[in-house]
Amino acid sequence: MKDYKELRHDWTKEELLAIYNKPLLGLVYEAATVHRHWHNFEEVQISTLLSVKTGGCPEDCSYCGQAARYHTDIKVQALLPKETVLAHAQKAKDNGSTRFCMAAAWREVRDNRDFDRILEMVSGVNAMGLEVCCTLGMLTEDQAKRLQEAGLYAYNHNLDTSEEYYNEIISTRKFDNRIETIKNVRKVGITVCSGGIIGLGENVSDRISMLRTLANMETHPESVPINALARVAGTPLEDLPKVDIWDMVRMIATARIVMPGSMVRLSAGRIEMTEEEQAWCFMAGANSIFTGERQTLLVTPNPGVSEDMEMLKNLGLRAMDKKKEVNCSSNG
Ligand code: SAM
Ligand code: DTB
Ligand code: SF4
Repeated sequence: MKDYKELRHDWTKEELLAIYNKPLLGLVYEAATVHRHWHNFEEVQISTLLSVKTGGCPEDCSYCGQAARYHTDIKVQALLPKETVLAHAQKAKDNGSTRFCMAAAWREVRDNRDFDRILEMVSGVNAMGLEVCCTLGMLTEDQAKRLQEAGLYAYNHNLDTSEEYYNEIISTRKFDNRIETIKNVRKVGITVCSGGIIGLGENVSDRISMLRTLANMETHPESVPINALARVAGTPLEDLPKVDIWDMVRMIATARIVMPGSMVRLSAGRIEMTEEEQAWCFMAGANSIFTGERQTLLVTPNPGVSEDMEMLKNLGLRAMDKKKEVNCSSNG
């Protein structure tokens, strides 16, 4: 094992591939060692996700049930009123969440009244003492600045897949657009939450390439969500096979080893995992989940908060207090 006490930003594809392909138990042991050095391994960050604007999206992301062009069962919902969102945030806080993430099925933010309402939601949730996160599509630097001034703590903008495979999955924007938004978020001092999805038909080289882009950023994303494709009927990817648990474990372990200071979030896909399978993901270095009383992610099912608290108890884990993120730009 190379020195796992250092943050590196110069990973090669070969190095990443060698990590990803290690014999499984050795890989998990290594990732668990790194995890224990950088974090309190008994703590899991609980984030609550709320879809504040659902469906009707003009983009063609082939995994997504919210793209207007696919015939899915998802009901379009215009931007929720601020009061409704704040009531959800209060419940999330009461349930032990420390982070509240608001998601909108938008291609990009526009400077209009909806954005003004989002800004009000951000300051309202921030005033409750929760870490506020948003995922709203592409942002300009000016929009990022306005979000930061309203109290936004983190912005989620996933790479989704590798640069090489990107055009197979999405045609209405480019990989570089994603990078540009992430840079805008960084420039204004909002923390970055960026990861991707596995199970889109990509190969191992694509997974490695995506992780390499994240791990070689000047500052690692403070949060790295790893999603397994949630297969939504009516989308082009609905018939792809379920992601293998060991692929998920390898992905999480590799992310943990190469971005040791980051929170690695076990995101979509938990509904199809047993408690034992999720335990492997925590052992491999995952230390954050999405949960909530609504038992959904955005439009697909997710375990509920009481079920998750029971799982944490069974595994000897507990909900993390706020702001445990470590500095991802310098050596620890
Ligand atoms: N519309 C904005 C965007 O795409 O950036 C924000 C919301 S979007 C739903 C947030 C992220 O959720 C996507 O970037 C993607 O990585 C993930 N996601 C969406 N649909 C998914 C699915 N069916 N399975 C797994 N992850 C998914
Ligand atoms: C992320 O990486 N995963 C979350 C969040 N960021 C916004 C979304 C997952 C969506 C899963 C499918 C759905 O319910 O739409
Ligand atoms: Fe729209 Fe985001 Fe879904 Fe893509 S992932 S279709 S941008 S909501």
